[in-house]
Amino acid sequence: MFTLPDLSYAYDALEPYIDGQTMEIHHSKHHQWYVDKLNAAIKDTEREEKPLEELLQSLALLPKEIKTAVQNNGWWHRNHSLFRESMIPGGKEPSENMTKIIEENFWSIEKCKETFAQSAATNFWSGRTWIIKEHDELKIVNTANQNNPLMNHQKAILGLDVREHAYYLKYQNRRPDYIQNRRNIINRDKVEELYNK
Ligand code: MN3
Repeated sequence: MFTLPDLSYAYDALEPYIDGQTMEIHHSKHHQWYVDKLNAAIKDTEREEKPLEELLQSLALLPKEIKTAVQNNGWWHRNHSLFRESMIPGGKEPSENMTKIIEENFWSIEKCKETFAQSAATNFWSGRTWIIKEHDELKIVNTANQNNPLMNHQKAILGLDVREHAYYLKYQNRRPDYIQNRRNIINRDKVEELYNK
């Protein structure tokens, strides 16, 4: 059985960039829903005790009746956990080492931000925009719905939820403002940790 992970900060701790009500609904309703649906799908099966990573890597072996539910809700669960861990009140600057890596891949930090923002603003899916690592190279990609770059053997080091429930209460149609403001609360230690993992 899976449980909803606690937030390491208060719902309103990311204000004014992401409002407390959005964080609370996103975590306690949306994320909880994915966890509940995932648990319902694996209930009374031998998969109940498996770690999430293992479950997601063995989707092909799942019985047809539960495969779609496990795939969708499992990835949604994982992506939402990652999304929250990648943010921290007050934000964190990238280390010297990580700055160098970003500059090598995107020319400059500004260019990386610009490319990411443009990609996220034009992501027409209810999905995510990511910085991924593939063969030591960093790239920015968009995915749809519950998808995660790992499905294409790409490792996500930073993700942004661009589904409307992630920002609509505060930003409505102004998604570019949400994208820009989120920069102030990125936990760049987490990004580096994922890069090195
Ligand atoms: Mn979401």
